Amino acid sequence: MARHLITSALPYINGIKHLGNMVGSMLPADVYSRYLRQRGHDVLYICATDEHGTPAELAAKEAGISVAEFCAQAHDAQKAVYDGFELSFDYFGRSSSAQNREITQHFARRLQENGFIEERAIRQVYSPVDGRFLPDRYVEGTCPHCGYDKARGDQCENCTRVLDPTDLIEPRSAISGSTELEVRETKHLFLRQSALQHEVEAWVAEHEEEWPQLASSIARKWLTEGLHDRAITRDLDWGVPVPADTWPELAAEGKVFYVWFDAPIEYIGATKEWADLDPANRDYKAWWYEAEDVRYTQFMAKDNVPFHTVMFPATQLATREPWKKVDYVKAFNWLTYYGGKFSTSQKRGVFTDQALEILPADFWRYFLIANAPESDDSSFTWEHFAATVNKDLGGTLGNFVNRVLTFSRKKFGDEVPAGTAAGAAEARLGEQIAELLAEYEGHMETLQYRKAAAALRALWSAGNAYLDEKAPWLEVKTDLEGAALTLRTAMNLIHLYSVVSEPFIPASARAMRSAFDLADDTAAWVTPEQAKALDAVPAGTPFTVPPVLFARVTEEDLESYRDRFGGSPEA
Ligand code: B3M
Ligand code: ZN
Repeated sequence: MARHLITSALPYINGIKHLGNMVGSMLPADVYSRYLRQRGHDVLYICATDEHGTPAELAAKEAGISVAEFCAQAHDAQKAVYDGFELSFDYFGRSSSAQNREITQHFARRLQENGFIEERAIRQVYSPVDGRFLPDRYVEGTCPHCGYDKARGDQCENCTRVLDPTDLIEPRSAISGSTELEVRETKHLFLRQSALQHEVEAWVAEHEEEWPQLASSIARKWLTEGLHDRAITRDLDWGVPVPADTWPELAAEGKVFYVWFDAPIEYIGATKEWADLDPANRDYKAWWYEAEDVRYTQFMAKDNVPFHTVMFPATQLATREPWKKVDYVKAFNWLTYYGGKFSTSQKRGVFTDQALEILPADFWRYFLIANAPESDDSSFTWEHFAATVNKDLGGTLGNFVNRVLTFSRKKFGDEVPAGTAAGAAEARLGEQIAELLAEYEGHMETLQYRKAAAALRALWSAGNAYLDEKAPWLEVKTDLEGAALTLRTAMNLIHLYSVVSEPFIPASARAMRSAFDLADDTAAWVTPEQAKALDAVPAGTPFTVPPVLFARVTEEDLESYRDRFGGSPEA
């Protein structure tokens, strides 16, 4: 048993996330957390809303409420959707918490003491019409790298390059649209990342071979381009204030830390929020400080990789304190909508709340993980979605469960029938199941989601192949005891599926498992060796037939989804 700390990139507070956000961070983290818990590990899965920064301020302004109120509502709305997806966070916090403020300020003081912070006067975009400085997304304009004309002052959504508002061509205020912008001088704190280049390089070198290529290549690219000193404060009302004990002048001017400075610290902050809730929860430091026995895995989409592999580790190193750093970075490419961008701002694609209105979470969980954009971008289309869930969930798994239980009840009543002792076909099946299960475990351990899904699907298919081979609907006519054996074996497969499918489809797994009225059904996992015997559900066990597990997505359904969401990005 090991201790596993797991975090998924913090969903930004403004707006319900789309399916692409879900598959690129929280869902795979949840599947992994569930799997590790089932294997008996001590798991802490932490996430939170990322609440500071200009987008929150802009969204609150648009909604006509205070930022604090906006964030509180938006946090609850996101949390409700994640509950609907059955994301099994140990805690889902808020980066605007008192705990995060405290730890963020502590980090900043340590960086100052260690000489990694410098106060610099910089030239910043100022809008006389708005009467304020315009940091980050308060400025929009044309990206100097790719020419995208809706680039924001902090990052270009199109080419993902990190920008400074003064880089933009033809800049305009995101508040008033004013183009009469000036550049004025103001003081900010800079993190001397350039002084940390070699340390970060050495740290990345220790890990990059183990990381997936997507994560290590992005980290490498950033290190090759060289770490630049970065402003870590902003002129905003909403954020972690610069501590007055250390920087009285900047604090008096109302400067706050930049959102990307306090957001990763919220992984620690949220752990403290969790620990503070209940004295039974261990001290947050047990997971984060001198916690060398903890294995820390992070989940994120590729645009977040530089912040997690280079910038946050640089900050952690610069504290000169033994904060737990990431061991494994699982990064994802994009999920596209018919080959185009899912876009929160342009409301294109399927949002997570809408997804749950249409179909139960398990449909989405399975489809998304089975098609996770691991080695490349992957495209969501309604046609592919319907074909996949109809075939794998409805056809392969759901149909098997329903056929076996319905038929057995009809021929043998409400208890698992005994039949003859297992024969050659069952021995072969046991071997095959054990092999596939070992494969599945291997892929889960190494976080290869598509391959894990394929192995799980193969386990489900093995049941159908066995059923076709034995054909109990014919057996009953000539060999009643043989048919009973077949059905008892198939029911044992259903129970096995309920255990091993849980990380992917928790609700359906519960429905399958509770079909059997087993006295002591507490096993969290089944090892390949145990699975081989296919005898966890003995003859005589009462069972019920659960309602259809996966309703078919029909042509009419498809038609209505395409109508509602558009069949292509152009539509
Ligand atoms: N909130 C993701 C984003 O909005 C960002 C992740 C923070 S993780 C510390 O792109
Ligand atoms: Zn660009």
